[in-house]
Amino acid sequence: MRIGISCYPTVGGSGAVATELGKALAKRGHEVHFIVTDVPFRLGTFVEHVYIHQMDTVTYPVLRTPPYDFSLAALMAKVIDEHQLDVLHAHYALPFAVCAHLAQEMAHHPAKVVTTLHGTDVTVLAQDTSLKQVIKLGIERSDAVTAVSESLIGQTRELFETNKPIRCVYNFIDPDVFQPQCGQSVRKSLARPGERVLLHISNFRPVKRIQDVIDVFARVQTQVAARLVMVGEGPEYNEARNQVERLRLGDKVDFLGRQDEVAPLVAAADLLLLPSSKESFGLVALEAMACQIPVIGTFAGGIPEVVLHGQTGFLSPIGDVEEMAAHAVRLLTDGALYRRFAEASRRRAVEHFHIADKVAEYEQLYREVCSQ
Ligand code: GMT
Repeated sequence: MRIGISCYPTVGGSGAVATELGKALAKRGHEVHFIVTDVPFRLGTFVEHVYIHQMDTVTYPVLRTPPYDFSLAALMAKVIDEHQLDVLHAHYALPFAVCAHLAQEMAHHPAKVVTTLHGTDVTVLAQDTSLKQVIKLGIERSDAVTAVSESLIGQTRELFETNKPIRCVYNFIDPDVFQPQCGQSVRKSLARPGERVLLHISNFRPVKRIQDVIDVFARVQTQVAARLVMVGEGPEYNEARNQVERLRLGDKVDFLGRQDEVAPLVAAADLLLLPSSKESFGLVALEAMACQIPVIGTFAGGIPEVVLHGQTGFLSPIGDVEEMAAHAVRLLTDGALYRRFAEASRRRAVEHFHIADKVAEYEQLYREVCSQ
């Protein structure tokens, strides 16, 4: 098949999933066209059958803001026609599904639009009533819609009052990339012997509750020799650094900033902290589980569909830092429990979220929409 993919190219789960999906489809012989503002961060080196179409933004003194979305829609239409795309896969309703719909109207060749909802469009942007109608249009005009968790499907139905069929296709990992051994060399530079490593990776948005990450760690380190490794950057970054200073934890917390290749860091940790207030899936939790790293998180959104409470991690109500810290200490001080959780984590990741299975699910969906 000839498949177009549009996604946010920057660091983030949706970009990672879209890019890994595209690479995997190309390896299975499909022709994959990324239609993007920048080269996706996970693309890496040359992959046969993958083509990049990068958008030029029009700027002109009369235009106070560049007409980004129209340029993207025009590029999508051009690629649909020039490469006779069968499917255009939009990762996020806003702006990609809406642009794809415009592109369908402009193009001569009849490509189908598949939209994957990743969360922020539904759980955050749709709270703005002016955007809500646009997002709803993007969803309802798609030829097929998927969401990354059952929880997100439920929220979408409720919020948009739509009966549009939405299929759950969970996010996935490549278990050969996210595997326990890949962190061995990094571990030495993260912690001294005898110290345990707690890890947080995110874009430091308010929904990630960075303050809770640090509050949990502050409690854990009073009972277990431990370090906190913070990966990523975003709006809460400076406040996080201030909080660490205020709590006098500067010598136990490392801020590594943005990192594009996270597998070795994840595998080098002992626990992943994900205390989010909103999380449609929590890709980083799955990546940790694949590396045999249990997760301390919340019951928010789709997290319980990924992390099995009491088997591959412990989940708590949002904001309950006392309970999260107690769970972390319990796992770090009970070797047999930790090993059981670590093994169950890897098993669950490989059995339920294997890249090969999810790519096959998307392929099947593409075939279905093309035969409609
Ligand atoms: O978590 C973020 O803020 C980034 C965002 C993204 O665009 O990558 O993540 C969303 O999509 C990921 C991939 O499907 C999910 O794993 C994240 O849970 C989801 N984030 C939220 O729902 C807040």
